[in-house]
Formats: sequence, structure tokens, C-alpha cells
Amino acid sequence: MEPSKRSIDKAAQEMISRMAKLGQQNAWDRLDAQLPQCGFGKQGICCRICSMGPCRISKKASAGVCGADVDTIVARNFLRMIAAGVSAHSDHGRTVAEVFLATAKGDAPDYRLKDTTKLHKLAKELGVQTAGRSTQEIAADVGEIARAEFGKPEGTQLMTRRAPKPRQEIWQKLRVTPRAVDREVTESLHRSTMGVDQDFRNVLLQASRAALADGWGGAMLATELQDVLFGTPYPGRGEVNMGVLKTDEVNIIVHGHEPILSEMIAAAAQDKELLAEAAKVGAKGINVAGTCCTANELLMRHGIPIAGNFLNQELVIATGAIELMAVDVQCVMQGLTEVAKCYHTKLVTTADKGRIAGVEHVSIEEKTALKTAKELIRMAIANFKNRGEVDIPKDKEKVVGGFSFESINYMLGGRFRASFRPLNDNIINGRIRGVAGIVGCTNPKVPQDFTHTTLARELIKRDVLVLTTGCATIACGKQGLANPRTALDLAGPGLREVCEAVGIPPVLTCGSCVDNTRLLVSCCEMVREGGLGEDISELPVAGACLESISEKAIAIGQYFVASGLLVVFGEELLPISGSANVSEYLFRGIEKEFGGHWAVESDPVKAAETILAHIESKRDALGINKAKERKLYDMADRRALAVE
Ligand code: XCC
Ligand code: SF4
Repeated sequence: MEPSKRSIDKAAQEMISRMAKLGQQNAWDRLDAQLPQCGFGKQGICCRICSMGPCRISKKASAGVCGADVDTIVARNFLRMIAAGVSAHSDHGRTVAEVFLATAKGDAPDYRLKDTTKLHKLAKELGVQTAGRSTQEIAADVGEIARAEFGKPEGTQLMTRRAPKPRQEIWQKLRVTPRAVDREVTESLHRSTMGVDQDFRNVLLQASRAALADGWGGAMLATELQDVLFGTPYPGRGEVNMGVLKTDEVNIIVHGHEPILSEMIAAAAQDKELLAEAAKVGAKGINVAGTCCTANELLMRHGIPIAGNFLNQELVIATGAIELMAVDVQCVMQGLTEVAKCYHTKLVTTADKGRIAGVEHVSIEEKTALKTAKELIRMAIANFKNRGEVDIPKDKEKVVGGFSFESINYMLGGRFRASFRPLNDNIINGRIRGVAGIVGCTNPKVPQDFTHTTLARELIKRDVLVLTTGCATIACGKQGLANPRTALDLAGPGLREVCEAVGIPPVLTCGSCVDNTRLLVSCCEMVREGGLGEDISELPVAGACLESISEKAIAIGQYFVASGLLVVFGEELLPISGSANVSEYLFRGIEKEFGGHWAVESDPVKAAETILAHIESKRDALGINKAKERKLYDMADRRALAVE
């Protein structure tokens, strides 16, 4: 297949061609070898949870051996995906909580509590005494409470109290206020095992509760504690794409998710001794760059360059310029091993829970993290001399990274009156129509970066402020959408005016996938600020994920929906189409209960229309469309806009 059909990223195209020429395989090639993929799996109608199966629903068999009907099977599979997604984010959150606690207790000497202002706020929220106590003491209490959120025997997630009151009441009424994360995951697995929960509605309610334990629990804690540990992000410049790799420096890629590892490598790369060692082997410096979400974490906090998103992980190695790639957890393709073998690149796993057969393992532990990071850098330096021919694409784009909730608040209102008021006002007066979150991965089934960036362009053109996370952020960055200089020209006049006044691009990079909780917190603040209704479900806000790969994305989608938002997902990527009842519930029925719902649309232009229609209907309901005359677009107008 033409490289341009595989990715819209020029640098990626170059590397795809290079790999093809050299006879090396990547995810796209392996996808081709898998085609046609299983139609039962796509629709969510196969079940292999007991050994009377595997069963699949067809014209010939309308039930599994146990009698489970298609609704039960599809709902159960959906719940299991969510449980897996929740467990990934929340295990990440738990690791952060453990390092946080160790830091507070003085057991993790290489880490610091960087944002004590945020620590105090968090302490207050969690009911921890601050007066007359040291930072360490306060942090130790916060850490204990946070860690308990994952496994406490009773009570519900404390962070849910951040949600607007009516939202909390909806959750209580539906009995889905999440309890301990572990409990929700365990119960989800129990309920979806053979012969337990066989009422698809009941199964899907648990899907909401488990997902909420992620969004308002594990993932939210990950973000909050990481901010205290590593610093709350504030906007700063950075660069994205493979052009950030250096021909004359030692290149190290950090790949995966937990900043526990990448922060240490980033810190160690500045070590004078190591820089001198690099110079000795003829390298001008040590260049650390990230891929996937750990890259977002580093860009957000330190402006460290991003080499690419999910589908770039194999391609960066194909530049021949990577001395070492250190990976931790999640979204690390086993395919990396084969690509790394074709080059001098040393692939190293660092998380004991994420090893790869045949790959060297260097375990990162909190007590000795910096020492281990230095060891990894030494391995990279020693490997510099083994470089063969190097082919680094030129492409890179400037981005502004670092839009945390706090920094958006600050940018909008200023240091002395930090506030969401200007955002709310500009939504009310119609300069900004609404806000959309574009999140998610890149999937070889779709041309890489195409849907995220096309959707972002469509939305900003029509005055919708876009917040992005995960690999979608990196996609937008690569296409210049997170750079005020290039992106403001693409924004509609109202949005542009506001962005220029405040000094922000129309697409805000908000971090990694756990940082989707920043979007939830921002929604809470929009409600609290006033003028846009009493609950998240009243806001002219929506989420979209048209290029997902991960169970995590389904969990995120479900907690957005259960928080009251519309979520538009890539059609092929949501395996529920086999059950009309489950589809009907998730697309429509759930809205009556939660105020949010799923929609599927693979065409980004049409997805933009869906989101705009949603935003305008929320504006109508709020009565803020009456104030000003607005141009009513009919379908023909919209299409004309879309092809501009
Ligand atoms: Fe993975 Fe987070 Fe998806 Fe990227 S966006 S492919 S989940 S790295 Ni999170
Ligand atoms: Fe088949 Fe039922 Fe067992 Fe699933 S639980 S594999 S549908 S018998």
C-alpha cells in the first residue's frame, strides 16, 4: 500500500518507504497479513469466557452453549474492555501514588514534591490538616489517602466530589458512584464471568461505574499526584516529529506511559559527567525524545521534544539514529524487537510488569531511580559507536505544550484573577461556540493522524476550542495545529479573536491519556463559573476519538458519557454493533439516565457536524443562542465549508 495511504505524516511516509525497501515489517504490514479480520470480533459477538465455548452468535446459533444471548455477550465484552482500560490507567495511578508516598516519607531520594501549592489544595480537598505541618507530613497523609482510593474496603471515590452536585446525585440515584478502583475492576470481571450478570442493562451500568472509577478515581489521581511530584504543566515551547532526532548526538527514546521513568532519564541526560562521556565517544550531546503518552508528559512539563505517536514507535528506530529505547508500560508493540534487531538500537524494558521476551530488562525502582536512569544513558552512550547509516526525516513542527487545568485558568484570567470567566463569557457571547476534546491513538486501519487533525481543523474553523490529549495531541502537533503561528489562521474569526487576546493556540495540548481528567476538571469549573447550566451535561462540550486502539480509550469514552458528555468514536473501533439493544442503549437510552451518549462516525468531517449539532443544541437549551443572531448552517452550507 502507498505510504500516503498509511499515514498523512510526511516523516512517517518516508520511514514507511525506507522500511519497505529494506524488507522490514511494521504494524501496517502486520495488519495486511491479518486481513480479513474476524467479523465476529468486530461486532463483539464472540464469547470465550468458559470452556463450553468459544461461542459465537450467527444466523444458525442465536445463543451460546449456556444460552447467553447476543446482548449479554456484547455487553459483557464491552464491560471487560472497560475493566482492562480502567486497570491500566489505575495501575499507573497506583504506581504514582506509591512513589509519591515514598517521596513524602523520604524513601525515594531522587524525586521531589515540586508543586507544593497544588499539594496544599489537594490536601484541603482530601481533608488533610495543613496548619503547622511540614510539606512532608502533609504529603504523607495525602499519599496514604490517595493510595487507599485504589483498594479501600468501603466508601466511594473521593474525587467524585469534584463533580457538580446534580451530577453526583445522578450517580447516586443510579447507584454507580464508584467505590475502590480494585473493587470495580474485580466486580466487573466477576459479573462478566460465565453465569453471573445476564441483563445487558445491568452489565452496562457496571461499565459506567467501573469507568467512573477511572475518570474520577485512578486516572484523576495519577494526574493530580504527578503534578505535585513533577510540577503542574505551564505552557512552553516544544517540537514534534522525527526531525527532533539528532545526527550528531546520542538519541534516547522514552516510550510508554509513566513519568516515573521518563522524568529520571530526562534529568540524568543533563548530568555533566554523562555529557562528558558522550563527548568522548564523539557525540555533541544527549538527546532525549519521547513517543506516546510518556512523551506528552515530558513535553507538558519540560518542553522535551516528541518523536512521534503510537504508530511512530517502530518508525523512529528505522531512522537508524536511536541508541536506546527505554519502555515501561502500555502501547509498547512487541514488534519493536524485530525492528530493533535490524539496527544497533538497544531496546530495554524497565517495568517489572512489562517485560518482553528476548529484551534486556533494567528494573527502575524508586530508591535508585536516578542511578538506574544514568545506567541506561551509559548504555546508550556506549552504543553510539555502533551506529550504521542514519536517515532522519527533516520534518518537525513547533508546538506549545502544557495546558493543564491550572494553566488554562491562569492564561484566561491572569495571575491575580485566575478564572474560567473569560471562557464562559466568550461561549455565552458566541465567539466560541463550544469546546471539544479530541483524544486517542493512531490505528493502522486509518491513515495515521488523518481523522484527529481533520476533525480538529473542522472544529476550530467553526469556532470550537479544541483540547487534545494522548496520541491525538501528537497528531495535531505534527500538523502544526498546536502552534499559534500556523493554527490561528485556520481558526474561525471568533475563536481566533479570543485566542489572540489570551495568547493561546486554538488547539490546546492537555497531556497524556490519564490527563483526560483535566478535561473533566475543566468541565466542572465551567459549570461552577456560572452561566452554562448546572451540570456537565448542559455544557456545549463533546469528546471525540476516531482513531483508537486501546481498551483504555473505551474506558475514557464511557466515563465521559457517564459524566454527561457526547462521545463520537470511530465506527469500526467500538465492537458493539452485533447487539441492536446494546447499541440502542449506548447511542440513545443512556442519555436519559446520564445525559451523555456515544455516537459512531468514522468520517471526521461528518463527526465534526455531529459535534457541532450537539454543541448548538446545548446552546439552544441554555438559551444563549437567542442573544445574538447567528448564521444557521444547513447541510449544503456545511458541506461547502467542509471542502474549503
Ligand atoms: Fe496508547 Fe497513551 Fe492510545 Fe497513544 S493515545 S496509543 S492508548 S499512548 Ni493514550
Ligand atoms: Fe459460550 Fe456461554 Fe461459555 Fe460464553 S459463557 S463461552 S456464551 S457457553
